[in-house]
This record gives sequence, C-alpha cells and structure tokens, in this order.
Amino acid sequence: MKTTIAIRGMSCGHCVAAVAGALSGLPGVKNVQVSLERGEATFEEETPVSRESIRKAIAAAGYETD
Ligand SMILES: [Cu+2]
Repeated sequence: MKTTIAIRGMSCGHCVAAVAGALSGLPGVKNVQVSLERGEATFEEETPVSRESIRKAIAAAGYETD
C-alpha cells in the first residue's frame, strides 16, 4: 500500500535526505521517495505503520507533517 504525506519545512536536498532517512528508519516503511518541489513523502507500508510514529519521526528530524 502506497502512502503519501505532506512534509512542511524542507528547503534543500539535505532536508530531503533527512526526511527520507527518518522515514526509512521506521519498521515497515519501504521505498521512500521525498519530493522537495511538492513538499511530500511517498512510501510503501510493508506492515501497517501508525500515523503517530510517522509524525514523531518527522518531528525528530526537524520537520512537520499532518
Ligand atoms: Cu535543507
């Protein structure tokens, strides 16, 4: 299942890498793609991933999601 979430606060390639790394580190998250232009991250959930754990991982990296 593919999931797309909005990411706020990204301004450069470093931000993209930080968000991609934060999401990739979550159990069950695979094939993370982050778009700076769209302010979005898309990934597949191999197993269900809670919205709260996603939000926390993004926040820990210094960004925001809904
Ligand atoms: Cu940046």
